[in-house]
Amino acid sequence: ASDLQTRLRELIPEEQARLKEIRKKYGNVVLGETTVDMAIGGMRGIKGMIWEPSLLDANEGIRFRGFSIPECQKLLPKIKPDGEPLPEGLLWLLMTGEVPTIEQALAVSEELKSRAKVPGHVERVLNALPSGTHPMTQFTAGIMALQTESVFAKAYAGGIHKSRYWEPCYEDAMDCIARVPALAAMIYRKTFKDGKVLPGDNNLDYSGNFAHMMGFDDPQFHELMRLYIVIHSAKYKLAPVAGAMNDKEDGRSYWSEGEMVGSALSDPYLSFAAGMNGLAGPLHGLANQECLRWLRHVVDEIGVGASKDELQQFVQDTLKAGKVVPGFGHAVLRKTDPRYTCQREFALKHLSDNPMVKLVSNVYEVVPDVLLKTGKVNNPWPNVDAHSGVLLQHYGLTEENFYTVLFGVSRAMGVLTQLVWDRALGLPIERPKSLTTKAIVEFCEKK
Ligand code: FAM
Repeated sequence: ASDLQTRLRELIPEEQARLKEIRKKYGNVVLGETTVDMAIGGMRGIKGMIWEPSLLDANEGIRFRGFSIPECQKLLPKIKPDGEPLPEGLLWLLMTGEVPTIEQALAVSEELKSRAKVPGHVERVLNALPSGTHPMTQFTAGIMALQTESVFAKAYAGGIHKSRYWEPCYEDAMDCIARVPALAAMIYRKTFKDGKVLPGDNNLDYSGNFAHMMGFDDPQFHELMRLYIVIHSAKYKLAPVAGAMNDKEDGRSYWSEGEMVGSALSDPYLSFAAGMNGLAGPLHGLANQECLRWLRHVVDEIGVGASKDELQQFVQDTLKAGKVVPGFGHAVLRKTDPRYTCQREFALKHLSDNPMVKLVSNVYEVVPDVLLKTGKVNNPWPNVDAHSGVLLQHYGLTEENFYTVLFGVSRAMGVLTQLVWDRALGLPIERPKSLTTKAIVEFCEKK
């Protein structure tokens, strides 16, 4: 067992006992109320699930196991003294809640290297897809192809006791985290380059090797990938599915049941692929692709040196055309996303004279006012996606259709960590209650 697995084995009984105690002591405490507005409005603000790796505060932004992004940048192990933190160290933090030593982070690095081999049939699955298939579709197809390797699925079929579910889940989570960079690099090379899959370099860390397999060997780009993976690693629960069941009793009452993919004991590959399909939506992860495209339109139509007045007009035209301004707004956050801020700092440190960086700054100065004037946007501030494309472009990763795959590779760490804990804590199948509009009206009228 690796150090990480050993540490988890020590922590799990403590956490199981803690959860039991929380339930015993506070089980009946009301966490909040659900209004009809919330049911119609995408369940925003309903407190209804456990998610340990990260917490999103509306004003402060994301914290990973209690640590803000600047704290992670300061405390997590690095391979360069003034460099960016290693995602391998973040993975240790997400899994255990503890800041690792450099030795522990490097042990995770080695563990991931030992698990990184992608079986040959995955490439054949990708080759079978028609050219022009979106990289995110290729990514989920590739993850599904990796599912043949699921240790959890085999252990379940073999009748494993439920108290041990977390062990094969850990195997799958680590295998999947280890393999997605090679899968993503394969997609990149096939879709945009010569199709030749570049072999990994075992002397590099997780992020450096990922960049290397895509064909990027600039050490500064490797730094960017470290930062990128860390800040994109969490959060969200595996995508909800409408695994709905409707039952009609004497023509009047209805009930339905939704479930979260992983909670149905679908193995980590199936669950992660489902989550990635959610990430592929333009209001979520695809926004980074959309964002760079939008900036390109600005450049094509006005020029990279667009004045603030011209930008203001461009933003207004975007809204008039019934489109969103990508890279701005957030369902939960109410301030500038710290993930935007740290990318901006990276840009100012390493590429301050890039004209696109200047354009992003000008857009930042113009968009919030225009959005605020609509009177309906709850958060006019930039999110993580407003900056990432310009950074990637600077280092030559110009194919914006691929950007969401980078996001997906990073998300494996957060999503799969929670899945291990879901199984370790014995959390049940998730079944938020849904209602028909008729049932809502009947309920309200009876009140
Ligand atoms: N441009 C134009 N209109 C916007 C807007 C934006 N950037 N952000 C919000 N609005 C509109 C929104 O469409 C809604 O309009 P309707 O009432 O006409 O439907 C209204 O303002 C109220 O929305 P909200 O409560 O402020 O935001 P939501 O919680 O509904 O949606 C986002 C949140 C992120 C989906 C939304 O802000 C958006 O579409 N932003 C642009 C796309 C984007 O950047 N997504 C990436 C988010 C990122 F953090 C991530 O998850 N990857």
